[in-house]
Amino acid sequence: MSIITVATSTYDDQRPGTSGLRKKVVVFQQPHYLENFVQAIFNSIETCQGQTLVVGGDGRYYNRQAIQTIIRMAAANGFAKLIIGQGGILSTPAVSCVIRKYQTIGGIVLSASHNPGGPDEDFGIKFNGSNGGPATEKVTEAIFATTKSLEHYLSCDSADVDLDTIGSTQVLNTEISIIDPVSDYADLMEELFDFEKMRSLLSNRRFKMCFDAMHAVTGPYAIEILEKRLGAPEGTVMNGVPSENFGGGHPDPNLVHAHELVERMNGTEPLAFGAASDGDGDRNMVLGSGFYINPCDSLALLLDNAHLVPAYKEGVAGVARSMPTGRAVDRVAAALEIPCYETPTGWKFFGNLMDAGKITLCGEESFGTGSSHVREKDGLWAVLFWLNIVAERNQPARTIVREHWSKYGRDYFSRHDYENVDSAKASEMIEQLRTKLSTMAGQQVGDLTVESADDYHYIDPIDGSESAKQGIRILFTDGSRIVMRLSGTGTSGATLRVYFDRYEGDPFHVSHDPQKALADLIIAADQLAGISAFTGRQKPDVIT
Ligand code: VG1
Ligand code: CO
Repeated sequence: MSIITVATSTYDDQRPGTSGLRKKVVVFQQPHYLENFVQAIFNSIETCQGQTLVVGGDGRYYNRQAIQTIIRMAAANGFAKLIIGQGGILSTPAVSCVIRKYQTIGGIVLSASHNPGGPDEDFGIKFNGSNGGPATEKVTEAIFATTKSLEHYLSCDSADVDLDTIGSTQVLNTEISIIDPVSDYADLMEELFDFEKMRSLLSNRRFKMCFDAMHAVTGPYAIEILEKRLGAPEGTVMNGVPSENFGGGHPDPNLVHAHELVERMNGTEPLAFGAASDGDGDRNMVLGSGFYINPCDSLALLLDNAHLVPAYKEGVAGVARSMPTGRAVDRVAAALEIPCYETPTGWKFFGNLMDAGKITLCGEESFGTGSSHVREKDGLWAVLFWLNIVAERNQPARTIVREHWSKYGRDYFSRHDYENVDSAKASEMIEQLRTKLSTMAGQQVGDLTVESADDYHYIDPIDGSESAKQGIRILFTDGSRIVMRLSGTGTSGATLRVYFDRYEGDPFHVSHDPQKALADLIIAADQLAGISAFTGRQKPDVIT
């Protein structure tokens, strides 16, 4: 076995987006494409010599091949040890947990999250640092800069490693340790929540719940935790075996893609509680009987009930939400007199705040909720948090949400996605909207009056780093808001995201359909930005 220096030529499209580099599998299969990016990651680490790296993915097509490539390259680059999940499996929050537990230099996550998998679908790769969180923009920009000047990478001529057998082997001087992907994470969950209380809830045959793993990575985690450790009946976890193409579906936990679950939550004998997670296990959707819980409400509610959960009973230092996320959590933070931070979209912006001890809980409207127990959003953690609250309060999820609305009022929220739009047209639309922002204040749109408009510019309160152009915000005099931005995770064309939110304080008026409660804002967005004219679409592809 020897180290090989491979000459390579560069690609110009390797800038990581909101969450790592995501492309079609065929793009990753181009000669040296994956290798270049991996070498750029390794070059961003001060020294690979003697370090330990965690590697795992959501099990999608190309996961195993990519891991073999990474093993050869990591050995040639001098890592002392690789910790790899059995079968190449590690959920995104589990990678974060393992990095922190074994104090490694970082980890590589192979996932394109909720995007479909398969030979013609998506793949992705992301680097997380020693805090367990996604690399900051400074690091991802350095990685991108390296990909544009790379001349060679290091690899070796070793045979493939058996990824399915737990234990250790050696490649060059690197120890390859294959670990159980579930146990460290499950142990951490057991430390955070009241498993005894939850066990009596889940083993009560009158409480019927279902967790939809969507043929993705959370299957083994949910089976171990919900069925084995918490005593829920076998079959509580549906679609629990990870498959390379996620059973042919989108592993995206929303009302459209988790329709099988949604059907069980409605109908004549609806279940009491339902939940789903995405491809890599960091997102969550939570449902009560015939009742959808918006992720923005969910974050607010977790904060308001955090004292019921052992890990958070001493209090929460502060909270954060991404800018487009609805402002329900702000009201709870104000009531609790704790700080509430606003960050750009993407989990990498929460890391500094958590490391500095400023926040304990945080979340995004895109079905992402998490806490400082790891540095990623965490799907199953959110589901367990909910179950812990339901067990403590002994009330249905729907009642808990309704009581929350009567206490705080309701923040209506909705996101409209226009997918696979012509990229040039989408950019043109955003550009022309930008030119209008400085003169928009005072403008009337229907019955609404614009109070202010800007392009969100973030200054990190911990390290002072700046991130410009993070989303256009249009605020109205009645306090309601429209946000528009282009997605940074798609792999074909552009995806336009339009976010709407409005506060309704009167508890007697809080049971509308959000689409109705936000109808005038939805019309205003089109009038202000020309969405239908630029995109040629009359309605969004996905509404959440
Ligand atoms: C989307 C979401 C964002 C989330 C990101 C990664 O990004 O809007 O809130 O952090 O996905 O989540 P974008 O740029 O497409 O809007 V995941 O579960 O896809 O890693
Ligand atoms: Co995800």
